[in-house]
Amino acid sequence: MSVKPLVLLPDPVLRQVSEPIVSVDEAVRRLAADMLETMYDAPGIGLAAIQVGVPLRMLTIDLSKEEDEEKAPQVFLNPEILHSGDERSIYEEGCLSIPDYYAEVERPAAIRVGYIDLDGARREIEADGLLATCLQHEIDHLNGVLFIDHISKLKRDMVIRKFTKASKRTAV
Ligand code: K1U
Ligand code: ZN
Repeated sequence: MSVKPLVLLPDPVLRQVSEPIVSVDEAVRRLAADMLETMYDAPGIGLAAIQVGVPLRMLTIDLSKEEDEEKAPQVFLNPEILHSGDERSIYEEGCLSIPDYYAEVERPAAIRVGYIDLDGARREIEADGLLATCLQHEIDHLNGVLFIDHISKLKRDMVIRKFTKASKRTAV
């Protein structure tokens, strides 16, 4: 297991649409372990494979709160939103690929998600609260969508400009 470097805005890799996972093999299980380690190291509550540069439809989530609380890792392969409720909720989101920037995003408050687990079994879950927000944020990553795409163009352009300048400074 290893901590992988995170892909940061404005890297165009973040805009790629990730490919479905066709078989749950050792390489997929190794990637899941690396993603969990990277997510815990960051620290974050979620991570999509594309954020470590791998264009596969895999995401990890752990919403356990305290450091001393037992870890509750969840791995979702080929997740799909099967149903979104009508009620909406607003959450202040962050993104490990856009460090230290937070903004309120409105999304469906409750969703049903179908996915494959690490044993290759097809599963479905009903999610609300932070799990629903986090799943939607991560599934967006699999489609090349970032949470800043849900805010005003003015704010989005400002963030992109700031991170583009920072990337040019570190490239020298
Ligand atoms: O996908 C990502 O970039 C991870 C992101 C997930 C997320 C956060 C908030 C709303 C929706 C999705 C993060 O984990 S940002 C870091 C973060 O939220 C956090 C970090 C440490 C403790 C608690 C939260
Ligand atoms: Zn993110």
